[in-house]
This record gives sequence, structure tokens and C-alpha cells, in this order.
Amino acid sequence: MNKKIPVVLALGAALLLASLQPITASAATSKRLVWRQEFNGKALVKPDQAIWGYDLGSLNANSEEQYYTNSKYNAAMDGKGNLLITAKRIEEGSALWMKCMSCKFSSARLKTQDKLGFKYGRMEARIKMPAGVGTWPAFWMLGANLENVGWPESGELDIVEARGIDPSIVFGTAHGPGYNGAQGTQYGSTTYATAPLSDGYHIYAIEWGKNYVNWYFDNQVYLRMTPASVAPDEYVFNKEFFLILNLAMGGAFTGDIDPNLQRSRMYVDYIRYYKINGVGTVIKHK
Ligand SMILES: [Ca+2]
Repeated sequence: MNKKIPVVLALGAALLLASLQPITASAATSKRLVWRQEFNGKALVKPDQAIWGYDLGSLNANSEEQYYTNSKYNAAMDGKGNLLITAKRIEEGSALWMKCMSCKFSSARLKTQDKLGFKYGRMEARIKMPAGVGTWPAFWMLGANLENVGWPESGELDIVEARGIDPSIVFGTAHGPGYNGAQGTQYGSTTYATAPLSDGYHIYAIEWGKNYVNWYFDNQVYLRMTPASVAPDEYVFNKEFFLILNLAMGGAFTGDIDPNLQRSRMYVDYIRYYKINGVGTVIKHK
């Protein structure tokens, strides 16, 4: 999600490869649930502040057109078992509009930075993606050393990104030094759902261990990464990462926002984290 540029050119080749060489899940592994967010609170209750913080404002990244808030009207439980992230069109003349006249929507970007980190294991979420041209939802991770080394040296693992203009495509991507969206050289692939991702819930996951990350859509692996995938550049994923959930609007990756779109909603039923064969650590910072 950082400094992303379109991956359309790579898409055709990736899809062709995926159709010719379907990849199957690896042999039996043991998984043990060790951390979860089920989002079962009452409507308009914000997510647990011991776990979730916020990025706020316009961030000035990727030509995006949202303004991130920590309002319960942009991110809160829906009372039906989901964390609801809502992007809402900003009214001209409103207080938010006065803060950022180029921002078209309010939205939310939640993160576990400085609160909770993860190293290895299986990270998964069950999500119903937002509908509408111009939406850019994501469930992703950044290296916990981001503040020290910056991006892309921190590493970025996009467990899933989607975009309203191509509503059935699942994007899985990794960024690092020498392979990243700022250069158009990120390492990633895509897979197709049979219907728009906003039509229903799907499970988006990575399984991650020393020197590998595998990406899953509804438990089918569609992308694998090892150090050889990014060589001779440095593989930066054998370390702690933190989680991010956000709904961006507009920007280079998804394109112009439908001028008639007033509101869009991303439903996160749960996030679950597992040890794989005993490997996977939750790191608490506060
Ligand atoms: Ca739930």
C-alpha cells in the first residue's frame, strides 16, 4: 500500500502462469490458534485500544483521496460480529473538508504498530470487501523496524489488496529493497474469485516461516515467496511485522472514484493467528 503503482502490466503474465500451473497446498501441517480478534462487540464500539491504533489524516501517499479518522463512524463493531470500516463521502464545507479540501472520503486505517507484533505463523482474516469503483481495501503488514529503517527496507506483506474497478481479483504482494511498488518491481501475484469480492466473505491468509511466505485465498495457495524469489535483493521477512487494516479511496492503484459513490463498507468478521508446526510468535509491546 506504500507508494504503490499499477501492476496491470504484470497482471496478464501472472494470471497466465496461475492458470497453467495451479499450485496446491503443501502437505499436512499442524495449526494451533494462539491469537484472535472476533469483533463481537456492540454496534459503534471501537476495536480494542490495547491492540489497535490509527494512522490519521490524508497521509499524502499514492494520490489517495481519503482522510483517515479514529471516529467510530469510520471504524467500529457493527453489532453483528464484524469490524466495520466505512468510507463516507466528505460534505463540502464540513469540518473534515476544511482540514483537507482534496480529500473526498473519510475512512480508517487501523494498525497494531508499537502494540502487537507477529513473527511467522498463519495470519488470516475473513472479510467481505467493500463495493464501488475507487475502493482500495487491504489487510497487510509492515516490518516492525519501519521507524528505524524506513520503507521499503522494513518489508511489506500485503496479505490481500482489492480494488473496486476489478472487483473479483485478489492481489497478494511483497515489497522490499529492490522489489517494490515505488519501482514497479514488487513481487506478487493475483487470483480470481468467481464473483465480486464484495458479494460475500472470503478467507485471506498467509502462511509464513523462516525463508518462506505463501499466500492463500479461501485456503488455496496462489503465491509463494522464498529468498530466491527476490534474489539478488535482500529478503527482509524473517522478523517481526505488525498488522494493518484499511480502506483507501482513489489513488494510483485503483483509479478514480465513482462520482456517485457516497459510502462503502468493509466487513471484517475475524482475524485469527496460528502457530504452524509450533512456529509463530505474538510479541506484545504494551
Ligand atoms: Ca466475528
